[in-house]
Formats: sequence, structure tokens, C-alpha cells
Amino acid sequence: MSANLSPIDAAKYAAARKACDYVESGMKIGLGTGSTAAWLVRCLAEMVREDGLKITGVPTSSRTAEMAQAAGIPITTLDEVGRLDLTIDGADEADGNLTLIKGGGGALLQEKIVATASERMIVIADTTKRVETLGAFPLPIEVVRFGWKSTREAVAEILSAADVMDTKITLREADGQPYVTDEGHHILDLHLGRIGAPGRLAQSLLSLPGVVETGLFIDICDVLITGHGDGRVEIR
Ligand code: ABF
Repeated sequence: MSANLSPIDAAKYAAARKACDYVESGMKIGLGTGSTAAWLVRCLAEMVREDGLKITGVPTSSRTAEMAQAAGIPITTLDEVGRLDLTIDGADEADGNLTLIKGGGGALLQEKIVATASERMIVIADTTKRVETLGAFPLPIEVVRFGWKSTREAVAEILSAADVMDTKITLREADGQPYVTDEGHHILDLHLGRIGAPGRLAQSLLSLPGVVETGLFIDICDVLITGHGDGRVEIR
């Protein structure tokens, strides 16, 4: 499957392929969203087809559900299975503490619910996602649609006192309209440049009534598998 891939795709494929080593028959697996997680779906589908792997997938987004179903991976819902054995998902950034920024794909809330309902969470990524300090990637936060502009003002207030480099906030759009998540919420992207204290920032943001969840995944990721373009992988 890996023949003639671009270096970035070869890196994503290498990480996804390595993550499959943690999957055993009988497992209930949270399936992530994004292009790296898409490689995972392809690899697992091949194992289901050719090695008789018996797994049940719980997709973290409607896009992943469609892809997994089309690939022949049996899927169900989190409500059906309750707890999962393992979730494998991508990320936008990962620091040395395995704290993540996720949500670039717009599914952060469902991804966090599935990840925290799992015994173990593995993140798969190419090496560009590894950072010393989080924040170069805009931090997505999911906000209810009702009064989102007022929530945006309250977020700006919090950012003005936070350990960050910039405080620009944008409403995520799709086709010129405000983006609406699977759960019917909007996403504000916080262009912070640098996040000095992720835990404190997450706590402050979640104290606002209109904020549903943030893309900061703290103490959730158990294993980070990063892939290189030459097929090498690193496990942390
Ligand atoms: C998803 O994977 C999102 O949380 C994150 O934004 C995305 C990363 O996508 P890609 O693997 O395409 O870089 O889980």
C-alpha cells in the first residue's frame, strides 16, 4: 500500500501502520478523523479483509463513519458499546508531555468523548506535528451557537490575561458560512502563537458557559507514534 507515496503520506502511513500493531481481534476501536487517521482506516480494513481481524470501530466523526463503512470495517456507536479498548487518532500538535492540540478537522468534541471513553489513546502523526511548545497551530474551541459573539468577547477577555503570544480569534467558516460541527456548534479558532500554560488556559476557557470544549487534550494521549518519510517510526 505504501508504494509511490509522497514523503508526508509515507510518514502518515508509517505511523498508522505501526499503530495497527496495538490492535487485536475482539477489540472495540475508536477511529479518529483526518488524513493520518484515514491511513489507519485503510490499514485496518486490509487486516479485516486479508487477515480476518475481528474489530468493531466507533467513528469520531461522520466523515470517518462513511470511510470506515465503505472500507468494510464493522462500526457501531459509543452508546452501543460504552467503553472502548483503544482509540487511534491524529493531532494538529503534540508537545513533550503528550499534550495535544486537536480539532483542525472540526470534530474535537466527539474525538475527546471517544478518546476519554477508551482504555488507551494512541496518536499517530507525521513529525511536523511534534512541537516544543503548543500554539503555532490555532487552538479550536467548540462553542454553542446561541450568543457565540458574546462568548467570543468573554474568550478575548480571558486571552488578554493568559500566557500566550497573540490573541486573535476567528470564527471557523465553510463555504463562506459559519462551520457547524456534527453536534450543531460553532468553532472559534484561537491564533495564540504560543500557549505557555495549557492546563490553566483550558480551565479558564471551560469556565465560560458558552464554551463546550477545547482542542487541548491534556493527560489523554498515552502513546505518540510519529512517522518519517523514509518509513521509520518513533514511539513516545
Ligand atoms: C483529527 O486529526 C483532528 O483532531 C486533527 O485536527 C486532525 C489532524 O489531521 P491530519 O492527520 O490530517 O493532519 O483528529
